[in-house]
Amino acid sequence: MSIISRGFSGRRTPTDVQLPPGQYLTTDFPVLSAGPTPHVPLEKWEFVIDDGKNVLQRWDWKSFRNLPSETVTVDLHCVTRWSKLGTSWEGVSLDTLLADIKTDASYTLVRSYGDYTTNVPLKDLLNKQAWIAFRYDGQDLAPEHGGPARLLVPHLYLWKSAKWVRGVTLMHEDKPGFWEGLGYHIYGDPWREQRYSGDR
Ligand SMILES: Nc1nc2c(c(=O)[nH]1)N[C@H]1C(S)=C(S)[C@@H](COP(=O)(O)O)O[C@H]1N2
Ligand SMILES: [Mo]
Repeated sequence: MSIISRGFSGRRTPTDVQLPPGQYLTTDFPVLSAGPTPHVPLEKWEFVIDDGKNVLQRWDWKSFRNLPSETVTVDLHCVTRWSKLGTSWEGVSLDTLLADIKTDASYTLVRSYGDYTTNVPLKDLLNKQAWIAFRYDGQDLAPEHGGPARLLVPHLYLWKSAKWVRGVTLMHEDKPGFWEGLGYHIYGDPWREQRYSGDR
């Protein structure tokens, strides 16, 4: 074999990769946070699923980490136009977390420590489309990227992947979260370029 660098032979390159419209590739991992990084000690951490009235399920860190987890490799698309491909995460799927819950709700509001929220239709959290991730690239998730744990819902713009996640509220009607209430799209599909509320 001749001298072909691995970068040319083995990996997707910017020219042959399909990016959502208006996105560019980046290889670093920018930090985007609307406020300060909340620091939640693991002894105090909990993840709660509720229906707006009652707690349906609650995990502390230990019981959460005893749930079966998965390693996934996904592409990230931020509404500020950077995309990062082939990122590797470990997390618990929302399928696992929602498995014992009977509900006729269609929407959710994902809630974070530090009061960030984002709305995601319930069906978008199911069928191996979303995880509560606690490891990135083989390491415990860094606080600035949402550690101890964040939502990872990579088929939507990255603002939906709530960092420092603390729970999910099941809802019968859709309700905007933090960025959605400030003019970002209620759903946020990067392939349909649903950046702002006026975009279809
Ligand atoms: N709790 C919380 N989650 C958040 C945010 C935030 O400000 N607070 N920013 C969102 C936005 S706009 C983006 S692009 C991603 C950025 O994730 P990163 O900082 O790990 O790149 O987190 C999302 N999740
Ligand atoms: Mo973002």
